[in-house]
Amino acid sequence: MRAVVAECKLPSLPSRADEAKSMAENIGYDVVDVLVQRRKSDHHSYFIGPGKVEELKEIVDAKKVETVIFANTLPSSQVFKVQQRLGGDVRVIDRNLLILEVFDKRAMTKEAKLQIKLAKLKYTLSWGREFIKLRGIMGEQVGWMGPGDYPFQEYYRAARSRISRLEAELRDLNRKKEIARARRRELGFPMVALAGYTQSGKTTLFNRLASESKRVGLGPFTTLSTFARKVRIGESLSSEFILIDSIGFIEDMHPTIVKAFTSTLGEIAHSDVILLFVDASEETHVIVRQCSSMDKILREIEADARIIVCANKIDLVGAMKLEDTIEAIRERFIGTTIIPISALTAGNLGRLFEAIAAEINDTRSAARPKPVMSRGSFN
Ligand SMILES: Nc1nc2c(ncn2[C@@H]2O[C@H](COP(=O)(O)OP(=O)(O)OP(=O)(O)O)[C@@H](O)[C@H]2O)c(=O)[nH]1
Ligand SMILES: [Mg+2]
Repeated sequence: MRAVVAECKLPSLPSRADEAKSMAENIGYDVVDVLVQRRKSDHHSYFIGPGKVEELKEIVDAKKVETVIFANTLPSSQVFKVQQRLGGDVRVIDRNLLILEVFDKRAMTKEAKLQIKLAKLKYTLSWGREFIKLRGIMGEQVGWMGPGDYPFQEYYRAARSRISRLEAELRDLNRKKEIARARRRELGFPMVALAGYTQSGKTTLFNRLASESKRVGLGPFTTLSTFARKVRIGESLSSEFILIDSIGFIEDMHPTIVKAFTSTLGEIAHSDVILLFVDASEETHVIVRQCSSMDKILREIEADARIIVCANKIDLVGAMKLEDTIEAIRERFIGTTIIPISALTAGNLGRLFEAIAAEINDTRSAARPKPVMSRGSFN
């Protein structure tokens, strides 16, 4: 499917055009152009300026583009106006709907599929009346009679009842997971969860420790469902634990999407230890942003686990860059153990195992209650 990525680059936000392009290409879009406009604030009608919309229309017409992907989060009214301006059958989606399309492509389990449906419905519900006039954007009909000819209330009621049904189904699945989680706790195994930005190498470590062959490296959100395996990293009792792999983070994840994944993220929040992955080969200013974003998400899900930050992919970086990386992480995660590793080449895993065993011993020791995480300030 031919697509154009458009972005209104605002001074307060980093550009997301490259990220959107790579996500789109990853799920099969042929991105024929990228259009970025720098503005002090977004245009009230089209988000980008009217002149830029004309430019966009020319590209869309000339290159027979079917989908316009905004790298920003757009209010429904602006999506609607851009769509009207472009005319024809051109679909207009924003960054959050693109993320949900990626999720859709990757979802393997029933739970992930339900979570995505729920997120889509909730996100598009808030887009209101204009939004549902756009054809094909939801990927599925929600029970209204067709564009132009529906009572909005009817759509709204159908969508709300669908949301309630999905929530009930998810609660049911979550109860079953709770039972499994409680059983694992009864057996006395500590829980160690992998968390961190998408594509930072979590599943690569999971596969290595659990002798598994889960999918890695397919692009953003390769893993969407939670997997838990019992692993042993040494001889002592404290070297046995349940390792949990789960969904990765992305900057500025929309609250509705985070909320839909509450139960999946709960696996991270309720673990004893979190191995927080950072891709050490990313540019340092990106690492700074990612650390801030991960810190925010961990707070949102009220994670109270101990944290070990894994600066992964050290096989790709020199000593000086690694120092910069560690410094950037330390600024955000003050007082937290940071271990440089390579999940791919098994570099420095011995030190990581020691740190995990130490944290597990600590949490298990009745004499030393679990301290509150000591981290940098929240913004
Ligand atoms: N060079 C290098 N590449 C790595 C390392 N660890 C992981 N990778 C690569 O990074 C890519 C992403 O790895 P994944 O394990 O899928 O990352 P993830 O964090 O599970 O990603 P999501 O499931 O999207 O959250 C893959 O191509 C891996 O081969 C490492 O230590 N060094
Ligand atoms: Mg993964």
